[in-house]
Amino acid sequence: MKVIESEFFKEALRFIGYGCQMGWHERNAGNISLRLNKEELESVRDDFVLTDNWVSLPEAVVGMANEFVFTTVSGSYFIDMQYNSSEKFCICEISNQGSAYRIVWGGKRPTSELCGHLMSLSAMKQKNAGRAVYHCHPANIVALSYIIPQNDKEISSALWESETEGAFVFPQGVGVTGFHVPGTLELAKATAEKIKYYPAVLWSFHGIFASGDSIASAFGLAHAIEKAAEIKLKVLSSGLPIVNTITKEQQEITAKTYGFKLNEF
Ligand code: 2HA
Ligand code: ZN
Repeated sequence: MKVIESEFFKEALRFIGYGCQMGWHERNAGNISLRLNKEELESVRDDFVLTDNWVSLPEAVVGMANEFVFTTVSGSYFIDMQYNSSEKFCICEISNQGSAYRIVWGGKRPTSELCGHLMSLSAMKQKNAGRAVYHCHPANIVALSYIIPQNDKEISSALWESETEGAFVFPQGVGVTGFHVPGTLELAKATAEKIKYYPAVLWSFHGIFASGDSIASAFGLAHAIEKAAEIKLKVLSSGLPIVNTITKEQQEITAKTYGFKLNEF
């Protein structure tokens, strides 16, 4: 089958469209990745073109050796992904040492955040925690970077107390990287370190990096986080006294009701 006929391709295109409707993808903002499973890989292998154009990674990601990763192409405008789609996505094969990649299908150059995706997909694989990543630039969570101390506990608590969903959609909380220059190895490492403990990471002043079993679930997580952030920001910017909140006990009981335990940090 052709890659563009596959379910994973169609799902990526659909969810990128939803992200655009949310206003999360200005210019070339955002990137996604999916570590292909065996069935997906076998179903599209005939569409691959193999070359010897291996590109070295700045640092080997041994856990991703021999994997195939479907991702977005650097510089692609998400708002325009429907047009010439096969040049705006690509599939990277990772070498048997995890130190290089080659493109076996699609556009010329993977996302500028490739290292962050690969290192995170590796950490997720190790703990059996999904194989998809969705990165976007939603305004409300980014705005909170300025008014909530940038540590995992503070940001997680702020989101949990903002709406009832938080405590069972992301009971482990959300990790925070602090400021890093986009597309750097430093950001990649900081993210992969946090994704070991949290299903999603806030890139301070930048956006959300969410993981999941599928593009749909990673998107859903980003959506839930951003909605909680929007409520938090609305409450804070109302200027009105806060007379009620979702208490810690209520957050804990919500998580417990759904079989989870809130992270205690
Ligand atoms: O791909 O969003 O983080 C553009 C970005 C960089
Ligand atoms: Zn970004």
